[in-house]
Amino acid sequence: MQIDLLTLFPDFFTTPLGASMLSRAQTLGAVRFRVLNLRDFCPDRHKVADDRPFGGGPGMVMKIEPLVAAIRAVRAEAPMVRVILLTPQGRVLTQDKARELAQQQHLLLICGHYEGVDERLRHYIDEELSLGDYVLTGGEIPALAVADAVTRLLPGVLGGEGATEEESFQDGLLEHPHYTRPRIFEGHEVPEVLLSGDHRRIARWRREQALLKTAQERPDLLARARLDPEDRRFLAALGMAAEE
Ligand code: 4G4
Repeated sequence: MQIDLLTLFPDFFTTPLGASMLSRAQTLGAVRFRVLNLRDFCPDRHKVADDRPFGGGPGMVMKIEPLVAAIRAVRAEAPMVRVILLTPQGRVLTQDKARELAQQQHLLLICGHYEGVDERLRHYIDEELSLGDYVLTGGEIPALAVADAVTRLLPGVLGGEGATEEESFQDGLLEHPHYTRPRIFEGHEVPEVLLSGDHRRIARWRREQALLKTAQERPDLLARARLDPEDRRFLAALGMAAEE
């Protein structure tokens, strides 16, 4: 997969893309990142990417011409590219969306700044995504979050598996708790079942912990989770029935 990031601040991505898993994914050939400087698509001598809003008001708006020139340049070389604007007005990124994007050949993630982008950009992109219901100074952090969430799902990236997603949001539940050595830390013990070697009991306990945690912390997720009859019995016994 190729992931292009279009930004006014290309340096922002140097360290994150050069570090840890994202760098490893590139070395493995699972993904290629390319940072595109929006200034390279500004036609005028002064490389102006923003302008004052029609109708007045404070702040500046990102001009449409450089953004569309950049999108056109990428679409010309890669007609299959999926063009995504990161904005608080988009649908909130979910694990399902990350899985869908991981099927794509090529993403172009557009990072906005100032008060936002000229509304007409909507005609030139495929979708808008948001990292969550809050405002940031730029789209770089959300773009990096999309790149990270997608990259770790690519075949070969997560320690070889990639496809088997044994982790948070398995079946739409929060993840079960994890423990490693020491067995006792400052009086806090590792649950006995995890030391038992009884793999069926361990699997059942982990499932129940995932159900319990989800019911307590994110009941909204439980309503949409994939639950089997045993899961439903467990929740019912706790007085935490999940809707059908
Ligand atoms: C596009 C439009 C994304 C980009 C407006 C971007 C939060 C998110 C931006 C803006 C962003 C998010 C300046 C509001 C840049 N903030 N939640 N800021 N704003 O994903």
